[in-house]
Amino acid sequence: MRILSGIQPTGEKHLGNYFGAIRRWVNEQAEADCFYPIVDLHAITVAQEPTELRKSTLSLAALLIASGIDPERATLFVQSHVPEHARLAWVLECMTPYGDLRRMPQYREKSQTHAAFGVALLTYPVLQAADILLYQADAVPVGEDQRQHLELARDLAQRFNNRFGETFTVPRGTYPEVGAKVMDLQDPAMRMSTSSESDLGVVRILDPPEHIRKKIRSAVTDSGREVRRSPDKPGITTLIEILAAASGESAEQIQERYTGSGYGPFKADVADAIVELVTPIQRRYAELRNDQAELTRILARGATKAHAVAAQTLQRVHEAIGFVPP
Ligand code: ATP
Ligand code: LTN
Repeated sequence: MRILSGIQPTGEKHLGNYFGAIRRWVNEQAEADCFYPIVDLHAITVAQEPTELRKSTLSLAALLIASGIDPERATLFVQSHVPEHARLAWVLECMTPYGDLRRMPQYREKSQTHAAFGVALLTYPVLQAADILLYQADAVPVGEDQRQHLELARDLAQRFNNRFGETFTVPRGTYPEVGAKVMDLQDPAMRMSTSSESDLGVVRILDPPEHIRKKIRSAVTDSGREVRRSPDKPGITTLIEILAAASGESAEQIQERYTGSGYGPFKADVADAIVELVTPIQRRYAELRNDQAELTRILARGATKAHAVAAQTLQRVHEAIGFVPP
């Protein structure tokens, strides 16, 4: 079983990233052959400050390891270190209908909110398909927001295989039962996101405990007292889901426990559960973050392992489409 999933070295990672992706990547390591690229090529589809990008790439590697990714088991690497990603993306771009890309939700959103953007914001999902198909991944653990991108990756694999013969494994996206779409605490109609407008709405894995408590206390709720999941209680629903994801309890158990107790004690417990979850990660992160040499070594080893697999696939692709070997 081969697993692949990527994460962008932008901003500070939050609970949505943790429940939707990172925690599941850690669990997959025991069973599967896992590849986890830090996708810096994707990050530059919107403007990035070079010093910041360099720093974020290494600190994200530290955060992933602190969260439990074991570089001895999983292949943790930087996407730009393996040139086959961009090379396969080009081939796939040649068989991707323009209309399919224009409809992708992330393009529609980000092309509205970023003043100047390059064409790569449009072709972004094709590069993502290349990430996945290069490693012949069977499964791709992601959050709900990536569903359309995963469909495109499947379409491209099938289209290529039909036209040029069996070359790619057709991947499937996998989504968690709880935490597939963690919502913003200030605007529960929006996904919790690195690029959110309000810092208060986003709980970051590295937020100090006091910030976490403040964010949960200030989370918008309705004026009632009932701790219950319901479409007319989006704020409380979000907090119940966060607590369920953090504690492993079911939403029903949580609802039952807070019957009649009001929002105060419930919010305090949500904050405690998050603090308990992130404290060990923060401790390990603080130890790892300053050992740049070790992080660089880990990423170099990962790139060598990734390259060996990616080069084989790209060679098959080039043969299949009729390129003369070099
Ligand atoms: P942005 O928030 O700026 O759009 P991002 O957080 O989506 O960026 P990444 O950091 O690359 O981008 O995402 C890594 C993983 O986290 C992806 O699998 C994505 O689906 C997942 N993810 C992101 N936000 C959430 C969320 N609110 N709930 C669940 N999963 C999420
Ligand atoms: N598009 C994803 C990040 C990403 C990814 C991937 C996820 C890039 N390549 C390959 C899974 C598989 C995002 O924005 N979260």
